[in-house]
Amino acid sequence: MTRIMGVLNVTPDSFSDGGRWASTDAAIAHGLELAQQGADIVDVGGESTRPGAERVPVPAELGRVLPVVRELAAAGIRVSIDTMNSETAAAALDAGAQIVNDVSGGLADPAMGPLVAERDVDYVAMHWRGHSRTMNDLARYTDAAREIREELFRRVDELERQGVARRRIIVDPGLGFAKNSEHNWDVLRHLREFESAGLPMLLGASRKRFLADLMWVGATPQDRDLPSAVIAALAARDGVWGVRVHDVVSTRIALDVVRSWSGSGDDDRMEP
Ligand code: PMM
Repeated sequence: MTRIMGVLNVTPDSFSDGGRWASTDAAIAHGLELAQQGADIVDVGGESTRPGAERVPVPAELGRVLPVVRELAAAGIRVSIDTMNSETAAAALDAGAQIVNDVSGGLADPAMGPLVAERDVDYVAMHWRGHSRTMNDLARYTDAAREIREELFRRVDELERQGVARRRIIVDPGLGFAKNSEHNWDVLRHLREFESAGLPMLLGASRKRFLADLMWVGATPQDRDLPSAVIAALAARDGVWGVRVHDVVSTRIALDVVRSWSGSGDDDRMEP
């Protein structure tokens, strides 16, 4: 069954929920709420990756995420740490995180691959071309889905060369990262091809900008939860391992519809 990864951005400036969970207490309370609503994983991040965002120094990132990771892990929640920094990943693993979610797929910090190899933990490798400040300029493709897939699987090969076990790698096409709306839709259209290598896949469409094109003028990021849930359902039918979402409630309902529709409860294509 497709897993739900609930987004917990402990940042003042995230793309769609910036500032809402910036205090430690509010973040912990929201993380517990996400789990209670049915998130299988809570993804804790302390650095915004919205287009144009500036980097956050590692000590500030650590200060934001560690108390939250520690508390949620102690409550028995499966926590992933959303970071490009190996130092933050290592500290979060020590604090009880079980998955490293790296939007740069190991490109931002050359020490990330070796760390994940040494700790032997699950690792989300996302397709990425460069930091947020410049990524919109890097959204140039002639055959988007194919090029993104090839670049992503070259990363997987490199990570394996660095000692990361293949069974630990979860791939993510990185919707919105160095991709415009048309590139995102092209990826979604070709989702199954990303799974042809047999690796589990995570998809993060939730509340992203490209969904605004489908909405009415003045719609808020929260209004994008409906198209986000529809995408989660379609992606589940396409066999994705997990979806990274802000609104767990609507996603849970969407995935329950898929499960009921498929009849058996579980569609075996959904298993990694
Ligand atoms: N998107 C964002 C942050 N982290 N991680 C993965 N694996 N995949 C994504 O698509 C992804 C991510 C940016 O979205 P947010 O600012 O709304 O959290």
